[in-house]
Amino acid sequence: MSQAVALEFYQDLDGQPIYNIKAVVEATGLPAATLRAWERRYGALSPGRTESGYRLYSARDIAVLRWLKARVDEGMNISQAIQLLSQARPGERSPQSDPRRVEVGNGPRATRDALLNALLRYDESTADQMLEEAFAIYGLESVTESVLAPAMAQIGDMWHEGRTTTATEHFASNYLRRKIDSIINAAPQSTAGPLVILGCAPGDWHELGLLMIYLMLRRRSINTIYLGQNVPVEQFVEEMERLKPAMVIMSAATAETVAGLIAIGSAVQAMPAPRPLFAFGGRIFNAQPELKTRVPGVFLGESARSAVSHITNLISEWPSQHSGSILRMKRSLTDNP
Ligand code: B12
Repeated sequence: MSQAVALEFYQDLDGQPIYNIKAVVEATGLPAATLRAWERRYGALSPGRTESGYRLYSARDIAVLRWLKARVDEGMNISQAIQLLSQARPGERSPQSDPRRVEVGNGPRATRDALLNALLRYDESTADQMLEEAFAIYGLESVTESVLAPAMAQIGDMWHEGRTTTATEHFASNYLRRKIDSIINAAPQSTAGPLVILGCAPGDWHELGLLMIYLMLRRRSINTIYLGQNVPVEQFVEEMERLKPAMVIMSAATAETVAGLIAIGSAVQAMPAPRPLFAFGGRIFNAQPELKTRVPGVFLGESARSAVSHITNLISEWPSQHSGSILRMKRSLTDNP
């Protein structure tokens, strides 16, 4: 097989890191972005660094990159090529033999399962490393949506079904919630532009869907305030009159908490113009779509992503001194009676 050729030369090549990235781009024909992606996503190489942090590659690294490029040019995908590399370099540990990389490289679902297993063992350091890898491969929002939130829901289900102890559930849920908070906190709060206020319906403690919306809006520099779980009806209107939001978004996850959401929506609709646009969503409206017609507001869709694109569209058309005309127009187009 062709990799045996690379193996012979590999043993004789110098392992000293002396070539900068420009030299390696020229030597291999691979763009710098690909070199960095192969390193970050697949751990193809671990180049040295100069004192100022620039990557330095060895002749061995260049041989490995040429070998990988040849496999990719032959039609192999890069993760298969990297797995084969361990056979081409016996005695060297392939980065793909690290179980954390294998799981994360197998997609968000495999990452979520592996992450849950680590959390059920209270193994925080493996969980941290998996997430760091997953963020680099899939991005912060996809990991939040496809790994962190479903992992939290799964832990909740396991607890409901008695498949995990309360202590384990608390540990795992707190760990995942801390991760989501750290992503939220990394996006500075914007205070410019129309204000969007988000909160869970009175009596509702299910906040994950709304938290994802908050996270995505904050990362898009939208002026937001997150009120959290179980927002009380009392003094809500007074607070809105003081804050003057352009939009109030409320979520409900259970049939029992829809009444509170309707109460807040009705109170907002009764505010004098220019009043905020009331919008809503949540698990129960997906499970029982007929409930949507009872809410005096704009339904934002079945997922956090659909809500965010809906909200950003509404916000982008918001006049700086809003006169209420857009509000009226949107209401006539999308509001329930
Ligand atoms: C985690 C969880 C909890 C946690 C919530 C922690 C937290 N910080 O959020 C805790 C332990 C507090 C909890 C409590 C209870 N829970 Co609970 N819980 C769950 C569980 C396991 C996961 C929910 C979740 O977070 N899913 C992940 C998120 C991302 O999914 P999602 O909410 O569906 O969101 C998606 C969409 O709905 C949408 N979306 C969500 N929010 C919004 C908002 C807007 C504006 C828009 C547009 C879209 C949108 O976008 C998301 C996808 O992108 C579910 C079962 C399940 N597997 O769903 C039960 C579940 C929701 N809970 C349930 C119940 C009954 C309760 C309790 C009453 C249990 C009890 N006896 O004490 C209590 C109290 C509930 C209350 N009053 O609020 C029931 C609800 C049944 C019903 N009536 O419809 C469920 C379905 C469990 C079950 N199978 O019976 N729960």
